[in-house]
Amino acid sequence: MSPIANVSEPMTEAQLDQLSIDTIRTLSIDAVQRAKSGHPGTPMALAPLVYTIWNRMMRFDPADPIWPNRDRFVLSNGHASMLLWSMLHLTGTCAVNEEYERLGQPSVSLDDIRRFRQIDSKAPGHPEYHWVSGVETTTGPLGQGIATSVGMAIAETWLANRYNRPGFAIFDYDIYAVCGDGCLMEGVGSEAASLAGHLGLDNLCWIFDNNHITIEGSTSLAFTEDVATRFLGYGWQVLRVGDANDLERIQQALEVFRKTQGRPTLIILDSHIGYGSPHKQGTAAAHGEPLGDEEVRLTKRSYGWPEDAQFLVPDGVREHFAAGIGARGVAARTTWTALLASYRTTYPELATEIDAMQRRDLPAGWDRNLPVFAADPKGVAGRDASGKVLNVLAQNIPWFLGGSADLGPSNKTTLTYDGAGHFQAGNRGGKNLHFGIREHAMAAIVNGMSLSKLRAFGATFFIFSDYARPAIRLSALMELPTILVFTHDAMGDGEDGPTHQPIEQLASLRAIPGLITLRPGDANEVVEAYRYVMQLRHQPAALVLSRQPLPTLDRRTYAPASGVARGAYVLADAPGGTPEVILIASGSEVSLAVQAHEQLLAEGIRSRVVSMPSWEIFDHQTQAYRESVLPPSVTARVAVEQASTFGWERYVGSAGRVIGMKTFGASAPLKALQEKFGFEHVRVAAAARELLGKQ
Ligand SMILES: Cc1ncc(C[n+]2csc(CCOP(=O)(O)OP(=O)(O)O)c2C)c(N)n1
Ligand SMILES: [Mg+2]
Repeated sequence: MSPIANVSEPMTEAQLDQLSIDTIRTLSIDAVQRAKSGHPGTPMALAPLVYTIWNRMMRFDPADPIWPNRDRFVLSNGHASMLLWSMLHLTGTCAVNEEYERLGQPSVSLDDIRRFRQIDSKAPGHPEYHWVSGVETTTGPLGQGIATSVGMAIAETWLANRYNRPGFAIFDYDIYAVCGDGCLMEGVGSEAASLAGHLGLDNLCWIFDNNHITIEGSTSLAFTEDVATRFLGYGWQVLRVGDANDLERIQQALEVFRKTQGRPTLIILDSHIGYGSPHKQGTAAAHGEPLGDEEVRLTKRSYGWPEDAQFLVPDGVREHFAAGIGARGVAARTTWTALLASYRTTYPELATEIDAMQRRDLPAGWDRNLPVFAADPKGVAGRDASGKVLNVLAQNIPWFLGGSADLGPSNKTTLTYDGAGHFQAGNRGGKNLHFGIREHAMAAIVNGMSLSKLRAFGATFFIFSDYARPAIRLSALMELPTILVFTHDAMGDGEDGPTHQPIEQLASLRAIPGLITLRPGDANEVVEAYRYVMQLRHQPAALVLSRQPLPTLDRRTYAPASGVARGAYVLADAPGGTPEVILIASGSEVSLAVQAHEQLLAEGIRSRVVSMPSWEIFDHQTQAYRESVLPPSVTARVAVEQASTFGWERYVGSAGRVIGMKTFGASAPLKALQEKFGFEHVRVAAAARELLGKQ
């Protein structure tokens, strides 16, 4: 029972705890009711948990929500977003802008909460990084938050290993992630948990809201596994708290987590969804719809809350948070800031690295020694060129690291220089990550590392980008500069057949807003692609690289590969720069287009070759530049790409031709496939002639 009615005497600590918890609950109830949509039940149940984590445990300074050594809080069951909006509001968490400046104004105002789920409100339907300060990662697609939290935990151990020195614990933060049945049912959660157990990430605590309810009803319908045993099998510590309202037990479990070394912790918390609602508690009805006016009143009555008060924050609540997380957070941050200042005098280079990383700057000389590839008709595979570049970048940029989902030797992503090392429980400084065959978790973990300001990459075969796509989509939504290295970009692994031959993957990734896809045409374009990608601060990039050697073009004859930075460029032109036909290609088809072009020139046909490694980059160039590359007057255009033809109409227009894939591939040697599907320079030249009526 909330002590709100009894205002005559000073409240006890326990009463203030309860008052604060019921404030979180009622704000959540009221916001959902006013929005006529949302999820009240889980905030009602988990208010005591989240209250305990924030007000008693977390080292988080509401005045500076991007202080690097803060504890991280991830709400993986993102539908319970009102928990987060309530906490950010009640703790007075401040907003930060894109330039990382602290603005001093609230991150989430009471008015935002009144406008929950409405346009421009800082209290949207689900937690959105980049939109609301204090949100550590975007959640809503179940499982993503917990998987991302593993990347945050990996990052913390890596940072601690590199930067901490005796007497200087610059990085020693913890990661708390709250999740529900859905997160633990999703495969990505399992993949990530398995890796976290293997890596012994003892800075990571997941709290499982064991309420036995999902949307369709009881978990007895579809989720009856023994979660505790599963996590014990992963190598986690498993704790149980049998009552979600028992703050002391919750705190005890969190303290056990803090003391535990060598393994992550799962706290299984038994709760009742919709706690306090006389008719909806413990039912799926409390999950995803407003309680209804009458039930709201009854619920408030059960809390001892004024039945008709709305969006009420009683006196004493904000002060209680200020005395808890506020005071603890500012003290921790101030101590840390002083520690960093003295660290800076002893270890100036390391301190400079930490600063640069926070702003997503690159260190001076980050691109020195990048390879330059000499003209060579036999050429170099995209993946091999990439491997060379990665090894240079990783040596130039201390906090650049990554790995593959068990395809390092094929992706050529292994960092092989002396001292690169392999990230493991016993080697937190390793720069080669081994994600295992867990593409989805890999991409989520790369997000978590990027959220921790490391520059991280993940790699696999391009076809398996599908397995990682939900997390790649979130990289783009969060505006994170993650890097995905996808090799075996098309039919280059011929004999493996259609299961391994990407068709629609390029179109699918190109459709993700904000994601930069790059399919370089030769080794020097690979170098330039990385040069472009490394300078991105707020956009993820997917590099799509060939398995097989591609001729290294002679850049004395053809335009320099630096044109990659404009997305598409005129590689070879008609005499006088007045083409009658334009051949557009990416990746392995660039050399086909060049061959066709030479043939057409010999026949007196004025063709131009446009290398187009990236639609997205090209689309962001000025209209003048775009029209200089693709003059509107030249409507005879042939695009050639070993992938779905989907979308190429926009560049070839209604009068153009696309040589691409309309079916799946086949199992055969590459040459046979090229012949079968029309990827031959004679076919490209023939299409050009046909368009010009010159057969
Ligand atoms: C990947 C994904 N699939 C489906 C959904 C839709 N969805 C949102 S909440 C939910 C049920 C979640 O159950 P649980 O995690 O137990 O949450 P609780 O209702 O207990 O809060 C579902 C299916 C989603 N958000 N993400
Ligand atoms: Mg549930």
